[in-house]
Amino acid sequence: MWGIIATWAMAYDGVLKGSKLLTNKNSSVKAIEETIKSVEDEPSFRSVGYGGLPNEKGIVELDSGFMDGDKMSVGAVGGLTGFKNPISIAIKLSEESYNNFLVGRGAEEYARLNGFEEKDMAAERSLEIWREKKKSFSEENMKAYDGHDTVGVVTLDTYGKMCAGTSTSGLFMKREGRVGDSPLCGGGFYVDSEVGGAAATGVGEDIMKGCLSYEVVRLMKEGCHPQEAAERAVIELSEKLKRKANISRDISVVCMNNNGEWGIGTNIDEFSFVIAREDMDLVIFLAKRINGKLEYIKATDKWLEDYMSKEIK
Ligand code: SD4
Repeated sequence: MWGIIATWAMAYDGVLKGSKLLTNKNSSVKAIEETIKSVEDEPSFRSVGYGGLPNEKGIVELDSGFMDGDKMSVGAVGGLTGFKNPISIAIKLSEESYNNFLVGRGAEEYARLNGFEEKDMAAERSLEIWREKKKSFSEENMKAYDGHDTVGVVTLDTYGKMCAGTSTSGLFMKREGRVGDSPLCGGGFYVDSEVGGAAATGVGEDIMKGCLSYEVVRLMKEGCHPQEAAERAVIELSEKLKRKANISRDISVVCMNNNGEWGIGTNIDEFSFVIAREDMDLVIFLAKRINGKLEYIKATDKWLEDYMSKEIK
């Protein structure tokens, strides 16, 4: 059984590519890399890769993380500028014995030495949005900018190998050097092929407090169905933050176990995700809380059209 699950509808084309690779018995690593690269390369998505939204100084700083659930190897980059595909660099870093998580200049030097493609990742449209927002923005009202989302993916291949990965430009107007949960193993992503994997999106400052992706995998290991694991982990973290810090911001997570069973958790009104499995065609679902219960609704063409026009605007 192969399977793939990803955060946000923007991952649709990527998941399509990934699922074709998995159907053709390619590895989880290849599938996750191509899935995430596809989102990174698409300029209309303003929160990942090329065209990602800049930090407060107008620079696009990218974060990405990768984990191989067979080897328990991890690679990650933080605050990376000027390279086309952060996920490929994270995967390469996971093959090193030391220095698996590199940031800023060190990450860029590593990428250059290893021949990764360089590219100015700031698209004109994202700089325009940045200029508009800069005028009204102050730290007091800092919140995850609408539509600012991380691509987080979990893959299971026909050999039973699982991987998890993320890629993001992080929070819009973040401070220079700010790194969120996305490249943090255990926070933004985690996978163990003996159990399953998870990947998160939302406000990194909150997600990392709950080591959210690890917590989801831990609950699956204890026997929870992925849906219960994801929902419990998000709700418990969110409730705890409300109780102890008086505020809980956007948190969502997708997960899959090594049987291809999947689940999601979210504390926002509508969270979209993409799923494909050997026995199930690719679907974009919207998770909505209806009368306190999380329900999945298939995204309609009209919904998708609106979503895309919002992204491209
Ligand atoms: C971060 N988790 O840098 C990322 C941003 C994100 O939906 O996923 N936003 O905190």
